[in-house]
Amino acid sequence: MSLARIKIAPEFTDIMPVEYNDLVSKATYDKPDQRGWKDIGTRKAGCPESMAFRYILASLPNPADTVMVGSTGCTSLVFPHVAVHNIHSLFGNQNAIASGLKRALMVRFPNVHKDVVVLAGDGATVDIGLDMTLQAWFRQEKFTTICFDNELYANTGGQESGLMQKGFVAKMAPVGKKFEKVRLPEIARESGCHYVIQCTVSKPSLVERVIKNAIYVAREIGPTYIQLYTPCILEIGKNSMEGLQEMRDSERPGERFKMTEYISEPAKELLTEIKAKETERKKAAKAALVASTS
Ligand SMILES: Cc1ncc(C[n+]2csc(CCOP(=O)(O)OP(=O)(O)O)c2C)c(N)n1
Ligand code: SF4
Ligand SMILES: [Mg+2]
Repeated sequence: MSLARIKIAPEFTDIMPVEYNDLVSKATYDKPDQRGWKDIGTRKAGCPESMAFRYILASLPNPADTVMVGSTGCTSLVFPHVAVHNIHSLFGNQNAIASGLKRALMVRFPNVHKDVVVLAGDGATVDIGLDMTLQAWFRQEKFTTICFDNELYANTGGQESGLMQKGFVAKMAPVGKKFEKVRLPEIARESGCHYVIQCTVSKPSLVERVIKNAIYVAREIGPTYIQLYTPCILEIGKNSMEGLQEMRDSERPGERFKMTEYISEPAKELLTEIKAKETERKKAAKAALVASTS
């Protein structure tokens, strides 16, 4: 997808909503250096999955050269509304599809970074798709897996998932979860991921940083995994304004979504290099601005 696809024919410009014209003229779609969560304004009330989705889209370094692979679930409903390439895979197959896609893109476009990003719920990533998830990591496939962890199958009404917390009773799991939440971030590290983050989406700047890092590491080194707590407010009985507080409460020290981070040695070197280049770029841009105004 390129910016050209969303441009309006000049004859229709005056009848399109002002927001659409703004999108075309001001969007950072093809400006990797300027992309970030500030693009989309402040936080919104509602399902945290939708907040997370917006932050992720705003953080993709190069959306025109990105393909997102999804799976059935609340996450998948958004894709038809956004201008990013998307493959909707059979439930649980997302990491297998992404593996083939990434390999094909590397052969077809050897000189361009084509980023593949999987975005799926915890049911798709950990339960039904666990084999595909792990095998992609074992094979060191070069793409990022993002799991929207709402600790159950939300889209089908609230069944138990492996990432559900112990003791939780969901609408369609009345007995209560009998064992602890599966520690997928630890399994990801042990399965060969080079950058593994668990956090909530309460801080958009943090989400931006980890998404960008995960994509950069996946491009150059190998698989990366991000697990984001996106509580299903319907299931935990909160209203649309309470999702943010729920995430803040769950990320406190000792709580189950305290931020955790693992970065392999090669990934650390790469990220240090990227940070140094970014500092240089900002310094040069500032110097150019000063020169142009003096
Ligand atoms: C092969 C297959 N099995 C089962 C389903 C039914 N199904 C649709 S969504 C879903 C659960 C989604 O849960 P999760 O991945 O956690 O996403 P969420 O809706 O919670 O964001 C299931 C089991 C399906 N669509 N396809
Ligand atoms: S069911 Fe839950 S996770 Fe799905 S959109 Fe509604 S609040 Fe969000
Ligand atoms: Mg879920």
